[in-house]
Amino acid sequence: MTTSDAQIAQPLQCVSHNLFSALRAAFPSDLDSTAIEAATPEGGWRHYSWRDLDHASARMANLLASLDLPAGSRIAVQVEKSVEALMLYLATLRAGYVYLPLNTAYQSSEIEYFVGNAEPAVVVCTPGNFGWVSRIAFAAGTQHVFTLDDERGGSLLERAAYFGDAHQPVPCGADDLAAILYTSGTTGRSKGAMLTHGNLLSNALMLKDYWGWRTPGQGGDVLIHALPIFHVHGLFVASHGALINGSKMIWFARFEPRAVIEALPRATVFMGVPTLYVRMLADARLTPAAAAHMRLFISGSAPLLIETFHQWQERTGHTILERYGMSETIMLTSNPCGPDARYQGQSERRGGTVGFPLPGVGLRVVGEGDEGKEGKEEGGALLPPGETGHIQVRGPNVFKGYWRMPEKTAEEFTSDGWFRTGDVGLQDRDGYVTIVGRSKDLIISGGYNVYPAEIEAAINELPGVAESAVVGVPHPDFGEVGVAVVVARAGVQPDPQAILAALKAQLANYKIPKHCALAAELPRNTMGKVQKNLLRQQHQGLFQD
Ligand code: MLC
Ligand code: AMP
Repeated sequence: MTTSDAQIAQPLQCVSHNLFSALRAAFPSDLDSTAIEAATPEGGWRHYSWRDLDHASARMANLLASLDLPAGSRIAVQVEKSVEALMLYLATLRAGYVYLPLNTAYQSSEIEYFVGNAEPAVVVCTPGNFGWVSRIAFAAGTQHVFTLDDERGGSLLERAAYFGDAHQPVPCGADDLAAILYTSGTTGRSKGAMLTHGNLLSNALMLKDYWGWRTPGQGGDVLIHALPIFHVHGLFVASHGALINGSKMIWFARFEPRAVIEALPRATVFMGVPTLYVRMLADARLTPAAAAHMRLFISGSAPLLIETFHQWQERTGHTILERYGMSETIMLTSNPCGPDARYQGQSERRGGTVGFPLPGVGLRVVGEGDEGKEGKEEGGALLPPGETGHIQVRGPNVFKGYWRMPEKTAEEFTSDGWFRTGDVGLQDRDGYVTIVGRSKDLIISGGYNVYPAEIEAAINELPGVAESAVVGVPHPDFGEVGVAVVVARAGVQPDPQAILAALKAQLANYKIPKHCALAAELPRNTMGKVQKNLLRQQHQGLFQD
């Protein structure tokens, strides 16, 4: 069940490394069979054939090609989830440009930063946002702004309809950029993680093998796709997983527990963040019979509570496979799907762990010296099995660097080429990796990353605020949520609800703390650093019931 480096590297030796070519080569020979069955808002299904995916992405690729964009142009996309949005991603790969997906929750100041930083040649937005998005885009020098809605409307498809449905994928090198994913930083603004065609293709091929995807000829896997397509999990792990295997997808624009449970008898693979599992467990329709047809449930993007892992086993008879990854690296570790010859043939999926380093991925755990706070000097010792330290990784999946931030990129790699994940964990004697915490100040809420520094900066700008600290506390639905602790200026008594409302006008909704408390001062250590652990302890019971 393991994949040797030679197997991973082999498809990269073809003339072009364009990821689209590899995905297209996996389409089944019957191009008229169903590739995607998409749930409609009216409760019906819209069927897309493999030929539809091929032709529509060719039309869009031809449209992009007709714009005469410079090589390496970024195509920034902030649209609702739809199959047409997936086709636009495929078209961007096909035409050799760089896809830049943006969360639909981002507000104008966030979009202004991303567009200003990435300088995309093309921006695609919803018709409803065209006014403000186009103003930002044109001010940043973008030449073309198209619209796309989730009901096949908008100028992108209108324009693409004039173009032919055949398109030869542009030849690419493995090192050419395929996508930029913005990921926030603990200090300063978001950084664009540059992923290459080689990063994405090597990871997709390796996961196809490691997770034992069954090709249509072998009974055929069917994936339930219910995640957003502007982050690694939904766009790469889920979509590539199905496409590179020629597998059908049952496609939901939004996650609804009932609809997903009703689709289980027609599917074999499901991928979700822990919140999706928690919400399905709360629905009485989740039974062993409902899940009987399924082969594999995969969880990632945030820690899966051991209670959820056990409850899922009891309710469905299935053991969730937990895996671990990042925007900068795509997938890094996974619990086994079948026996893993590299680890004494182990096939146990251990709750609370994220499994083994994936084939081709190097993972090491190092002591404090290597991750020293000031300048991150080298010298930390490699820790023995079972000891907790900083997780560092390398492999063909590790990104090329942060967009136009060479210093930041250099800081995040050790001198011997390992990427510092910012995650803290251990690898036990059997090879299983456990994430125990993070050295980066990060809250993961319902699978979305929230960086306290960004929220604190926004709060500190508000009238009447002297300073603030944002900490993550446990939450039964989202796993973890932010709580803001605010110190007022002398003589001022700000309204916590007004603070949250003001934040809502500036930031994506999932970033808004779920509670705001006023405090006379922030606890600090002798170095003057805010003791966030004390704030976390103080507020950790807020959502326990
Ligand atoms: C929504 N809300 C959240 C939230 N999602 N609050 C905190 N955290 C979240 N994740 C809030 C909204 O602000 C809103 O509040 C209210 O919930 C309803 O919004 P909604 O949009 O209707 O929510 P819902 O559809 O229920 O969305 C919940 C969710 C969604 C869990 C389905 O968050 C989701 O799809 N999460 C998956 C994220 C994901 O794909 N991550 C992968 C990252 S890749 P109000 O007050 O405004 O009403 C990665 C790498 C890897 O991490 O390893 O995979
Ligand atoms: P992102 O930057 O959105 O790609 O988020 C990546 C981060 O999510 C990682 O660095 C981890 O902190 C976290 N993460 C992903 N998968 C898991 C997991 N299975 N368990 C714990 N944390 C995870």
